Amino acid sequence: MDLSGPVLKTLFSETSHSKKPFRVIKTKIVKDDSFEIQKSVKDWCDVENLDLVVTTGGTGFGVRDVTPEAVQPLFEKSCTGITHAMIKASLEKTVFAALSRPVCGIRGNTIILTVPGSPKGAKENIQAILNVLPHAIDLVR
Ligand code: MTE
Ligand code: CU1
Repeated sequence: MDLSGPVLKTLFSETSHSKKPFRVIKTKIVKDDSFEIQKSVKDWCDVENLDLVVTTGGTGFGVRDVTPEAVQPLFEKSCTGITHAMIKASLEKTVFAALSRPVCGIRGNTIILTVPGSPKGAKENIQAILNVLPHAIDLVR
């Protein structure tokens, strides 16, 4: 069951940036399958043209954790600074953050973030970069 999705939805909904509030338009549960992950991310970037796509889970060391490997090839640009900020803030919370392998990038007009699957991990990673997201989204549009 997906617990982090609803947590992130609440986080985005409660974050009222003066000008533009976040709106969560789509949510979806996808199998730990590289092809399925790529299909969904490509659809939301190329067809739906969303500002932001966030995947939760599959960033760990487990055999089924394939999200970074599935998503990275879809990037036209890598957002290493965003990834770095998420990892830095996460490591300040727990050294276990070293066990997630997030990647962030840009495809078309869409920013793609991958965060850990636990509600705590997902929330801490997004919180780390929430303030820069509106400006980042403006730049990509
Ligand atoms: N990052 C933050 N900020 N907070 C956390 O509690 N948990 C870590 C890591 N990243 C954690 C975190 C742990 S214990 C693991 S095993 C991995 O995320 C799991 O990532 P996954 O759910 O994407 O496989
Ligand atoms: Cu863990």
